[in-house]
Amino acid sequence: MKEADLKKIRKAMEKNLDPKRYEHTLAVAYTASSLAMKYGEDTDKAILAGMLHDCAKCLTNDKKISICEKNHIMISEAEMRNPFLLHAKVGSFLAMDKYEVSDQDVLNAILHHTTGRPGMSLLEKIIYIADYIEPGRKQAPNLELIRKTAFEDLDKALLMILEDTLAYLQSGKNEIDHMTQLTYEYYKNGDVLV
Ligand code: DGI
Ligand code: FE
Ligand code: FE
Repeated sequence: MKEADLKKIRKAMEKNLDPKRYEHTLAVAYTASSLAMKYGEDTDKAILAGMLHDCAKCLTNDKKISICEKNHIMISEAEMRNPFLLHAKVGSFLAMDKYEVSDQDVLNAILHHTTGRPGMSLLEKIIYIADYIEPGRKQAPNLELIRKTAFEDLDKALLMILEDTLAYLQSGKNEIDHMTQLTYEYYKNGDVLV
């Protein structure tokens, strides 16, 4: 990743995201980079994935759906009912198609950043966790403990986030995507079952 490319991507995010989302994006990129330093992941990849993870967040639902239809990207029934979930899939597609990212691990980190998935790579976990703990986040419960845990035991932090996310979704009568549930069960069982 050349520095000039990253700068171009940062400028594109500033232009395409609303100011709050842009600030969140920078915070995720640098939080991910800190976790990468701690766990021995490539910091450039962490920054790139963090910078692009919400690149489709500010598109309208119609736009996200039309990008999927045009590019033969499958939309699940849960995504049809909750189109905001599509920002991960569409974001990963745009990262490849528009921002010319070819690293599959970076594309996967963007693709799985909302629901997670069983058997996540180190980079995928880093982005998933950075998205939740970045310093601008204020709402979630246990944030202080999860932030500390993230720098001590990555898988433990991942499970804490999955647990709290499921509890939050259940309390608000939100539809739980199959993948969110599967990811929780996979990590609850200690990374042994698929
Ligand atoms: O895009 P961000 O807000 O930065 O973060 P994100 O992409 O992780 O999305 C967070 C939201 O997604 C959060 O409110 C929980 C929600 N979410 C995660 N898994 C599911 C879900 N929402 C529904 N309805 N179903 C899920 O399975
Ligand atoms: Fe997101
Ligand atoms: Fe995010």
